[in-house]
Amino acid sequence: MAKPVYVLNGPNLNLLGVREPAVYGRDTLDDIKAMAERKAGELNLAVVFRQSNSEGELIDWVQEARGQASGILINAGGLTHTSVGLLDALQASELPVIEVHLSNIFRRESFRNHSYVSLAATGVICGLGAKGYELALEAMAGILTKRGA
Ligand code: CA2
Repeated sequence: MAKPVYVLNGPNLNLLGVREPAVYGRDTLDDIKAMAERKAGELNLAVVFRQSNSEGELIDWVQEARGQASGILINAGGLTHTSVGLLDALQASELPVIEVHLSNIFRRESFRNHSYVSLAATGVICGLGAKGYELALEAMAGILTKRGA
């Protein structure tokens, strides 16, 4: 059986749909999970979809992915802009990584313009809302097919 793609979500993404719909849209994280699982099914991919508010737990999941996953799709939330630890874990995973953001981080406060995660990412999708997760899965499917994974 092919290994799943880990879809990892960072701090506060559990609040989606409840607050700040103007910035992040009306989809809840459960809606995004359902969309991602549907798209993955179309692409013949399995996904493991998780969210944590804890930096350490996310790093543990990235380390776990090294042996268990075929690739990582990550929206690291605010840790995107702060976490060298998460970057180190992503680089150590040696897996294809796609970074996703619901909002356009380049159109917001300047501290959101820099991403540590991007240094480990094959590609970045931002500003397209929940659709970005589907697009990222399509891109991941292409990368994995090319690699023969
Ligand atoms: O646009 C994205 O997907 C972000 O990763 C979302 C993060 C933010 O810190 C990044 O700069 C960009 C925030 C996660 C969601 O935070 C919420 C806060 C209040 C209400 C709903 C969501």
